[in-house]
Amino acid sequence: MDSHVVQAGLGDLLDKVKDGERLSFDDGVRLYRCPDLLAVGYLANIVRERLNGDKAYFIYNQHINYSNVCTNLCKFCAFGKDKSSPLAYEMNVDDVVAKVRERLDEPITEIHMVGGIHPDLPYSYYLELLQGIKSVRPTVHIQAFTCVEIAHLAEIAGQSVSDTLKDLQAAGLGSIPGGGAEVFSPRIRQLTCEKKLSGTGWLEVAATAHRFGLHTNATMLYGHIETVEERVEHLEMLRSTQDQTGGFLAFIPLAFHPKNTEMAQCSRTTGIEDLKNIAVARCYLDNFPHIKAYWVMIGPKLAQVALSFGADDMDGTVKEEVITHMAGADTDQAIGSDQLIRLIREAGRQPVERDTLYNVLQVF
Ligand code: V47
Repeated sequence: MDSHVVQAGLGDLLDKVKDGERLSFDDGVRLYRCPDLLAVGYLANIVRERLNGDKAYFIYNQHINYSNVCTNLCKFCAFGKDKSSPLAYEMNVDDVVAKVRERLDEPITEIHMVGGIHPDLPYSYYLELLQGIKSVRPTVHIQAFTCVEIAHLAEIAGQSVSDTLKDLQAAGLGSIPGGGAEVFSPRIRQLTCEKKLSGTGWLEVAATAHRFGLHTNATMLYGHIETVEERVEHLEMLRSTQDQTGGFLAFIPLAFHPKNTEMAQCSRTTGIEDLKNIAVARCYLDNFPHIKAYWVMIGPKLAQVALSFGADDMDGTVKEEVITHMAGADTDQAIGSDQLIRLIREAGRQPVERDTLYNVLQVF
């Protein structure tokens, strides 16, 4: 395979990857532009196995989207709705608690909870959501509120992001998911989500959380109007923030689903693009411990293949995914742990059930 990589014109990058040398911006662009997916995947697999061996992680989790009401109304999003829309909904604290109670008999260790930027839910609501979940499932880890939501909560509370994080943590917040990052480029934000927190604002909230001791994830929404350079710039900004704080756990490339969005003219991503994004991210983000292949967005079969192209995590059982399904995802809304274990085993990896912070719970 080494000679294959050399023939693909990536011999110098093979040396760099083997020596654990950091890739430059131009190297990242070259990887994206290289038409030889196997060569790029081979490099990513070297990094993947160096960091995570043969392990492939999954988690028992439950997704809850407390409300789709949103003032940002990003053009790529089919989930967020104006408050006046007949499709708008918001759950009260009891509704959310009931969702958690419904699944108390399942071995769920994480609740992943995000929503839109709601114009008038009070600050106390968000604290009560966390407290409510903890009251029925005290040991569950709540990974909730994107950096965009956290910035909004700080604003409505009229206080700093750190003071807000302190309140949220006291109410039960365990960590912060990676959503809302989109593509950091101001050009892309201007064209697709002009009302949203800026890329630098997103990174500042993440860095504040890290300094405060809270881990976060990071995402990139790819496959719409962004350029390859804008993708690498996004990865570069994440890598340099991680150099400073070390608080990111996982990076999750998110494949754009155009249906029911204002960007419905875009085509869905292809398998090659999906694997390429995972592989380049694995090579470039040398300081991120984990890369997730989110099966909801790329399908369980491709996520399985991604375990040999840089990914070491398949996310989890999920249950009731809404954001991608509103935008036309044709995957199931949940997957069984037995199915995840089978997919991982068949990929020649070792299935490991983890908790949110990647502590090993069970090895299969
Ligand atoms: O923030 C919105 C994206 C995100 C679309 O942290 C879309 O472990 C595709 O962040 N097509 C929410 N994507 C999902 C998310 C996530 C998922 C799984 C695990 C983790 C984690 C995070 O989905 C949003 C936005 O970036 N999104 N619309 C769309 N049409």
